[in-house]
Amino acid sequence: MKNYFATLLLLFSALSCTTAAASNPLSMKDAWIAEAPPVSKVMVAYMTIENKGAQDITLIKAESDLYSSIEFHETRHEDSMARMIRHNDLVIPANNHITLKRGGKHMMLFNPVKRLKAGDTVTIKLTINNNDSQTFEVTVKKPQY
Ligand SMILES: [Cu+2]
Repeated sequence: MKNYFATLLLLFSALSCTTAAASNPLSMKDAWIAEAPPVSKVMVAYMTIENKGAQDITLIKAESDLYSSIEFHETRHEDSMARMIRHNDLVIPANNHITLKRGGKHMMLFNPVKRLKAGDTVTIKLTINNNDSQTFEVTVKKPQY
């Protein structure tokens, strides 16, 4: 009987773990990576990230097997000069979204491991402040300027 309860307890904790991992509060839409010239060591990703949860979520890390690193950036315009600043994290307010777009916040992807062309898919893993992570597929597209 004791073993039975132990098994049940184990099963229950395994189940609750699964439930926690399955609750994905973030969704991504209109996500794309701008195709860059072959020599380019950096690429840029744009997207809208939505937080359907009741609590603010902070993105603390973005990573992909296809890049050496990914940083959160923001383009700021000062005295008609555009410069990029780096953010350590990005907050997505509860029941709200943030839009990463040209001239504003974006993800900077460094050192692609191979030439990535329009139509290719990149898997980006986002880690949030409670160390949960979600992965998203982002398609490379030709930028329309
Ligand atoms: Cu940047």
